[in-house]
Amino acid sequence: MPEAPDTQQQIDTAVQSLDAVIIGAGFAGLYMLYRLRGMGLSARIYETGTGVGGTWYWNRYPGAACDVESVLYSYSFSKELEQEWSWSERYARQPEILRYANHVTDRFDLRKDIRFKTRVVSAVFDETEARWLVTTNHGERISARYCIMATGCLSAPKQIDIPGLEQYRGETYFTAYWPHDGVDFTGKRVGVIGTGSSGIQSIPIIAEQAKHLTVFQRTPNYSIPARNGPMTDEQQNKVKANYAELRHRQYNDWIGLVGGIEPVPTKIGNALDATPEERQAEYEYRWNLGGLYLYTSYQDLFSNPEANETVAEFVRDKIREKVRDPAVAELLCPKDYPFGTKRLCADTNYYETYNRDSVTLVDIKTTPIEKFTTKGLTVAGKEYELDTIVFATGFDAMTGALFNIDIRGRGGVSLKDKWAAGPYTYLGLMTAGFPNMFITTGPGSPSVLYNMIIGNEMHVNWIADAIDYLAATNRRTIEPTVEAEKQWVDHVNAVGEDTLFVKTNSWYVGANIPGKPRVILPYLGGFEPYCKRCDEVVAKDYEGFVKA
Ligand code: N01
Repeated sequence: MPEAPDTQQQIDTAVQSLDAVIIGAGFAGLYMLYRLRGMGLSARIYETGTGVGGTWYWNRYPGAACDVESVLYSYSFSKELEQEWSWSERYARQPEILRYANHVTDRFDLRKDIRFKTRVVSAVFDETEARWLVTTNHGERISARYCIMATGCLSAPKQIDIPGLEQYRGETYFTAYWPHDGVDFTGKRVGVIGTGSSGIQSIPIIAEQAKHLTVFQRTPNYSIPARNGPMTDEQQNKVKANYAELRHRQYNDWIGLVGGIEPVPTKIGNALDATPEERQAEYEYRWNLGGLYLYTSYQDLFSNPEANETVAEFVRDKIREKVRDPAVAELLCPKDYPFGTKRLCADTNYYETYNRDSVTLVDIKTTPIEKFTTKGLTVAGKEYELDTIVFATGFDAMTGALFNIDIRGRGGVSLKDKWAAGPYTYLGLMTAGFPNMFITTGPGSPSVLYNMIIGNEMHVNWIADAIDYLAATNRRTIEPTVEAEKQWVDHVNAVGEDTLFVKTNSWYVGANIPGKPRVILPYLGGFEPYCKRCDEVVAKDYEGFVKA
């Protein structure tokens, strides 16, 4: 992970006082600043990067695009913004999403309250003053009543766990922090490690440029053609005329994938109640729609292995149709985990890329990469010489970015210690012993299993309302009770255990990071019931929270 660049800005080392510090200028942080400012509070965002956009600022790799339709993956808080902004494609690519983030920042005049090129290194709760002391890598110190961790779920890249990288003399790139000027692979022998969403999006484009591309695959993924394309004026107008209805459907769904331009039904019954012909027709319909809509068809796909196998085999057959070499096709077919229990991917020409003579797939499941050498890397005693290696190796999801900050609550207890056996939150929003510290889309909330922009909006609104409530009731702090937190964590785990997600080694359960406790990180109960629960808590005078 690159360090924050040196800053030329004048640093005030005296303690500054603010109502709120927000960490991170992604979509959560920007909206949080907007809300708090609207409430008349003094708030500032601290951001490591030189610009806004969070994940879309850092992940500039070739092919980076959102796999949720842009008309759904966009702010809903401003009806004017919805009408003013037009997406050029069904699935916006990273540059357009970054332009959108910048547009929002300027339109709502947020930039003046964002401190860029600044990493927050610690946040310590002062029990006497009931305030957070936040310290940056430049020595800035800020005392704030509220500390909002808008640090992102997939923002702390995984450290490389293969030996010898320091020996390698070629170029290395990480999809999670791609150079702003891009990378030219022309004439290069390139290796890509990792076949999750980032690898699957970047591999086809790297293959078009490289002299030779070698993909090192540990676990194949299920991927569906995105079928991206331009948004027509007619589609734009239709969406804009019906935005309120579209948002209504989106909020009232378990996962939020309700169709952007045309409604797409969700949870249409049980796969095992349908005939094989009906299932095939349903899967074909969703395959042809493109994107992630196979997720949302039958309601038993993630609870019943037999039901899941019907869609898993459907996708495998599609892979076999696309890839000419049967041995390569079989290697690309996921077989040892249920469909969708690792994040489903959406691609453009991913499987077709393996039909190129200039692309080689190397299975590193049975024989892992042994080490890097000066010229490349070795697998099963064979050296692969590479001019460039691209790491698409993922993230320390949902807790990594929080643990990169030394966060200490009551009694100096560190968050890392409190969460040593797995994250402990109430509603994924707060954790006991850390008063007035809020987490947006934190572990224990639907977060990564819902639309990140809308999920963040919902959390920001909840946090803003809680802050408002404290002011209105003349209180200084809010934090969960230990009992309420325990009950929520037990509920999150119980719901997770009823699904196939917990059976698969994925970042959803922390299995991608050596030594990370295996705990289901997102809440699998669905967005709509989750929102109802959050509303009930508020209606019952913030049930399960201590207010003081
Ligand atoms: O990361 P990943 P990602 N040796 O963790 C492999 C979101 N996202 O950046 O599966 C060899 O999915 C690892 O192998 P394995 C989305 O939520 C969204 O691609 O652990 N291989 C895996 O293949 C997504 O899920 C979008 O066996 C190693 C890969 O690296 C999340 O971000 C786009 C290895 C990591 O895949 C993360 O996606 C991009 C090792 N030592 C990302 N270590 C869109 O909206 C790791 N791997 C489209």
